[in-house]
Amino acid sequence: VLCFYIYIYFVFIICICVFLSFVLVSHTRMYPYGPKYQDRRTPKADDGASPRIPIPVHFYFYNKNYRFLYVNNNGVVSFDVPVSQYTPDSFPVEDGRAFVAPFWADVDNRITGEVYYRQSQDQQLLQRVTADINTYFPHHKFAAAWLFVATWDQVTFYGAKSSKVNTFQAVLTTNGNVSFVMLNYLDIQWISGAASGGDPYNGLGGTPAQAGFNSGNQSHYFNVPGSWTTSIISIFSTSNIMNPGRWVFQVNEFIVPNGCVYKGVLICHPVGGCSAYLPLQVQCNRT
Ligand SMILES: [Ca+2]
Repeated sequence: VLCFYIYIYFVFIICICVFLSFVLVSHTRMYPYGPKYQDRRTPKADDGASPRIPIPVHFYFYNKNYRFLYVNNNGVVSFDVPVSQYTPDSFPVEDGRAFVAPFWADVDNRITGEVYYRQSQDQQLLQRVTADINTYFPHHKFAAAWLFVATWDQVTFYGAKSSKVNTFQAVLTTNGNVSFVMLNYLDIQWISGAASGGDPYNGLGGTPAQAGFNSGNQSHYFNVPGSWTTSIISIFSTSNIMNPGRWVFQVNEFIVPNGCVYKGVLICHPVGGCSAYLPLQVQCNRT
């Protein structure tokens, strides 16, 4: 009997450690955000956006140079023009809009949640993003000169009659020539707003969220696997850089790491945690 209780005790301790390590890993996936970091907030408006944000560097996105950004409440960072559309399209979008969509869906920050953003040339942050990019793209010897962090913090959806919220982030960085976009997912609980056919009680169904990027032309775009399907609810467990919950792309021209896109599967054991990560190649859609 004593051995049984000792066994239960150790299993309990291991479970606690696994849980805490998950929480820690999930939170360190996100770049720092919020009022503590002097982030600005977008207005509380269903389909609203930040003011036009001038940036002090050249941000090349598919061979075009941009100097202005918008952070749009509905899960999009756009170039030159805001995006108020609340039901997402699958990429490519045909009207020439260029934008990055960490999670394009009908966010409603009037109900709950904040949309934060800031640009930074803080040395500590630049070192962090430089280290991350050089880990994923070692041949570049990249040195970040600027970064932009947009974070949707515990946002709910239009028409919500539930407490479901999503937290995700887009990080843009450049050295003025080569540019990258990193998408970080902390917690995804809903995928569609009520005006997009979603269920107001659970945020599921209807037209699900779209993730990826759209260059504004018909040949350069990327749909994160699962986009526009119910599978997008699991985006926090997929990756193209073997790091579940993070997707990273070089975007000054069309390049996807390793030439292909992977959907990741985290292998978890009842005791001992989630130690193995198995990449499954699902598509190679380079153009
Ligand atoms: Ca909205």
